Amino acid sequence: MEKTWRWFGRNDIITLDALRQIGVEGIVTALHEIPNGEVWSREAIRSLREEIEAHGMRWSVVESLPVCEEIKYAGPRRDALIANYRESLKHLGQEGVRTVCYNFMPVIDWTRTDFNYKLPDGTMALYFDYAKFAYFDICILKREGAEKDFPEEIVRKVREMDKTMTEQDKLELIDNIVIKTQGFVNGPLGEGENSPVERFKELMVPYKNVSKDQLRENLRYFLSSIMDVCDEYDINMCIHPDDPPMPIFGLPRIICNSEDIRWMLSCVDNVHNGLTFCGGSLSAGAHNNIIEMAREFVDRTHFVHVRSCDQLGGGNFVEAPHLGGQNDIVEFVRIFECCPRNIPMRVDHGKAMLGDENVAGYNPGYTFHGRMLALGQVSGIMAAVRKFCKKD
Ligand code: DNO
Repeated sequence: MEKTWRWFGRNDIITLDALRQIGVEGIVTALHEIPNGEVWSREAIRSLREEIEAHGMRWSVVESLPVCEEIKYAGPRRDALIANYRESLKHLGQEGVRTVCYNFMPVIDWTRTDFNYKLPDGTMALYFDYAKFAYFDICILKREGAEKDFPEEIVRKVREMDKTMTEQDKLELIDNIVIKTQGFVNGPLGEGENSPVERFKELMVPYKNVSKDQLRENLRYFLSSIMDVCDEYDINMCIHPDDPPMPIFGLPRIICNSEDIRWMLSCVDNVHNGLTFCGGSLSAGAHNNIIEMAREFVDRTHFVHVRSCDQLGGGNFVEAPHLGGQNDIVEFVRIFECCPRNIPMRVDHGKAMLGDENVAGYNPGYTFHGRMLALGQVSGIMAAVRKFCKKD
């Protein structure tokens, strides 16, 4: 696999020089400054690509070229927005950037409730507390019918929590779910929102009548509308799984398990329609065995995020350190490392350690020391497993 690193562009406080020094070969980034839905010009792509190349690396993956909400729910501007998307893909292809990660999660991208879950060694990891998440849905968002979506035991916990949650606790939960995890992914939510909860509610309205089947159909429509550009420029589209992989907030989610992925790959059966195999997201669902899934989907995987979670029971999970977690990460890495294609790989998030926790400029999970340690660990696994790849 190609060792890559998610870098947030020229405003990232981690420099390209530093990345080169720690063994990074390829950069994963996006034109974060361009508003969602607008065309990425060839000049802007070229300028960033040249900057990366001047530092001895290449622009390996776009994460993400965001898909607008109107494409996801099939709003009136869908075709115009797809036309822009096609144009951006063409420009990327012309500049030789040929792996494009995106997601099809309605309204909200990945979700965590806590960023500072202490591990026994004093480092910190990202965490999902199911009851806190339910608290946000039931008591803060006050979504109609939300209680029915949770087990009774969780609803009981929510009622208990309501007696002790301070205004400060609530603000922190809103900030974690709606702002900090969303601000840097170019989705519809994020920084600068005065009434994030109200905004969230508004964004959910167009999905009122969008069922799982309808969302699938909208994804199929999107993919079949861009495949000719992908064929022409040899662009690999790779969808990111839903994180956590389950429907949330009453919104449909369609990339949660093997059956979903099988459906997605077959709805447009073209090698350019592929997967970002995010071990971290998929293992956040207790129903997924990421080793079996990796074996099944390796041939259509164009980008890998390496990590496993630890399920803690009751729907809670923590992002495990990169050698740990509930899955055999060595076997996971072996499967992709033995694939004859040099698939780009980045470590999925990192712990906060050695002062990372005091740096204000990091997006949650995107620390320097934590990710550097993880990259070292994963590079070690890669070197070791290479011996076990069949040479045929
Ligand atoms: C979180 C990321 C996701 C991912 C997008 C891809 O850390 O893995 O936000 O970049 O879902 O579109």
